[in-house]
Amino acid sequence: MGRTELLDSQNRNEFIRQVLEGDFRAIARLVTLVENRSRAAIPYLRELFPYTGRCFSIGITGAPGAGKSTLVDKLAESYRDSGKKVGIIAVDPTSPFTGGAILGDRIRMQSRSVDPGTFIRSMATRGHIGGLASTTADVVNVMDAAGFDIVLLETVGVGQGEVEVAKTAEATIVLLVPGMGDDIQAMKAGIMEIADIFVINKSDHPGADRTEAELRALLSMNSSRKDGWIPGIVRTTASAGEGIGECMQAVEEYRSFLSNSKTRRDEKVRQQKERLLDLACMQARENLLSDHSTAERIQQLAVLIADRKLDPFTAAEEVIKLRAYSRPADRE
Ligand SMILES: Nc1nc2c(ncn2[C@@H]2O[C@H](COP(=O)(O)OP(=O)(O)OP(=O)(O)O)[C@@H](O)[C@H]2O)c(=O)[nH]1
Ligand SMILES: [Mg+2]
Repeated sequence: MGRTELLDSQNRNEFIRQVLEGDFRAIARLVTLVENRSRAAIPYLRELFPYTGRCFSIGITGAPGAGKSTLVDKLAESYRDSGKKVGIIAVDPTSPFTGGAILGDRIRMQSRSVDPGTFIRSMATRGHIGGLASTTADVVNVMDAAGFDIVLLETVGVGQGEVEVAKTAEATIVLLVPGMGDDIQAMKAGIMEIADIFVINKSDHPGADRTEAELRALLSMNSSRKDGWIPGIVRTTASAGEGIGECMQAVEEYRSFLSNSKTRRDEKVRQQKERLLDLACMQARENLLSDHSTAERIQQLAVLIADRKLDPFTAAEEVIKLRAYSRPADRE
């Protein structure tokens, strides 16, 4: 991606224009920069930000093999049919590096019915999960600015990482399958809480009634959500394209609920505060390490601490007073 980093301002404007016009190649290049957490992405993200806030992102999560990709595929098709521009991002927080490629192949296979007008991208963990969540949010922003109406975000698995990533979407669908039985009870509380819509997929399998009854029982036992939303429950047979309309309807209902929710706004502000602090810490760290003499001083301090000649708290105080701490690195 060296070429993008070297763009002069005229070419930069041209590049921004291409992204805004929805040029797939330009989007893909920028997404790669974002994914690599390159500083070079920052000026672009900054310029694109005013064009964001229009698209609706939908996270789809659930156990491996539950049918997430199949559902995403069918939803994408239906949204396309209704004239929407759709992007798909598959995020795999469980497998670093190689996972992304495998996931990419899988989603491509699943998405054969999707027309070439749908932008598809897979991402894997690079570094810590928190980073992945904010990278995902940035990628959604790029697609938002590029004019996508709907971004479908598939996350693999049901761990904390998936919860963090799923939370970056406006609406979250949690996929269940019949016969999970005790699994529903044992399901991590986190995943239950983030579900705005439950989809019981593979409803062609026996036990869908029972799964739905168990889910309803569990939902009624748990105290209601802070925002007062009662998660919808939809049954689908994604492989046969059944229940897709109902699923979209449930998303639409939640979407109109969101537009009037004060709790939702508070949650967004809380989320942005976390991100802002993360971003500021990351920037400070980069500023420190990109300055040669500062980096050397930090190394010295680390040696002193290791040799127990200095306590880490005093050292940290010195570090945040270093000039490079708040000085932006020259390179972009
Ligand atoms: N019988 C039945 N099979 C389904 C249904 N939906 C998906 N499948 C099948 O289930 C298998 C897994 O589907 P995927 O869409 O790849 O599931 P996934 O949740 O994306 O899987 P991972 O990404 O590996 O976690 C595939 O063979 C699908 O064809 C359904 O409603 N009924
Ligand atoms: Mg999948």
